[in-house]
Amino acid sequence: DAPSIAVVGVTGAVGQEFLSVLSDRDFPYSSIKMLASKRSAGRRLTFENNEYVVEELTPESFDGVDIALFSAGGSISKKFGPIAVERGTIVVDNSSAFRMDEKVPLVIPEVNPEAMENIKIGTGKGAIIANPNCSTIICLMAATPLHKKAKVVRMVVSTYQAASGAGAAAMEELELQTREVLEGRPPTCKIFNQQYAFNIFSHNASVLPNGYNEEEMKMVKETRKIWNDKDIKVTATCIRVPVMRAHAESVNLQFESPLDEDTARDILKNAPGVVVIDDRESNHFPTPLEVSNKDDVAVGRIRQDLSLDGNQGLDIFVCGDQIRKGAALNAIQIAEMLL
Ligand code: 11C
Repeated sequence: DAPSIAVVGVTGAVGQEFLSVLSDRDFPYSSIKMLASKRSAGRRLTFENNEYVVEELTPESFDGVDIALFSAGGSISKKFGPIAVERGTIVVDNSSAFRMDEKVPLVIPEVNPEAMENIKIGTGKGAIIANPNCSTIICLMAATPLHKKAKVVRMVVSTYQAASGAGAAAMEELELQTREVLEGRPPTCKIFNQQYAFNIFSHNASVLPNGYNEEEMKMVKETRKIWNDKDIKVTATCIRVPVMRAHAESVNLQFESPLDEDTARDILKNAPGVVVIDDRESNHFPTPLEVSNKDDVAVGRIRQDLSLDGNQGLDIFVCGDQIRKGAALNAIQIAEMLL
């Protein structure tokens, strides 16, 4: 039988994308509940030609729900995730609340599907499966096929992250500020505490005592967990750029075994969910605009790292739609694996 599903945080940017991905992929369901905070309850929305009323999220919301897709922020996940599990629901959680919990699998379906093999639908037993951070997903979609071939020992990442990573309100702020600046008016800064349009700045996540921000530490810790390798050396610098909805990342990889760029390009061409855009002649490489609203992560600038001898390193440039593969699509692929 098709599962009953619930979307928690349905009015947000990722919540809305959950609906379009469910529809695009013909995800089977017997019923679907649209859940959000009290503020959004009562709103009407149309999905696959049916009209739904957004319901306020309560513990009872999960009665009879097989799969719940959560994207309503960490505190909602912390509060309602365990409640849903108690009621037998399998939660696919897009927040950071449970990612580093040892009992919770952290899954990119193309990378580590085995991590969730013990979780089964229809047993009446609830569970939480965590969706990694978008920057981690986009990076590992490209780095993992190369890691499987030559074993990455060190990875250095610099990100160029879009507005969507900070939610729908940040996307609106970017649009509004762009108009304001072009019209010579002072930019309205509500989501970010500094001008975003025509500017770049260090990621808005809190800066920790070690000087890294939380976004950077997510890349470090989540990579170790997903690759099941506590020794993998990862360092990251995460930056917000005035782009609407797709993240870009420069990734430097150092390998245990040599890997030449032609082999790497072939591996990436055959990797599921990855497309190679690597045209040196026309200087055409991945861009956030080209991957926006697309499922695949694009990789280009594939070249040998000149600073390392013996083909021991590669530089690549990766772009992926933050709301899609970075969030909603990955979560729904996880849900598909449960079916
Ligand atoms: C961004 N990655 O682009 C983010 C925010 O842990 O899911 C999402 C935070 C998370 O800003």
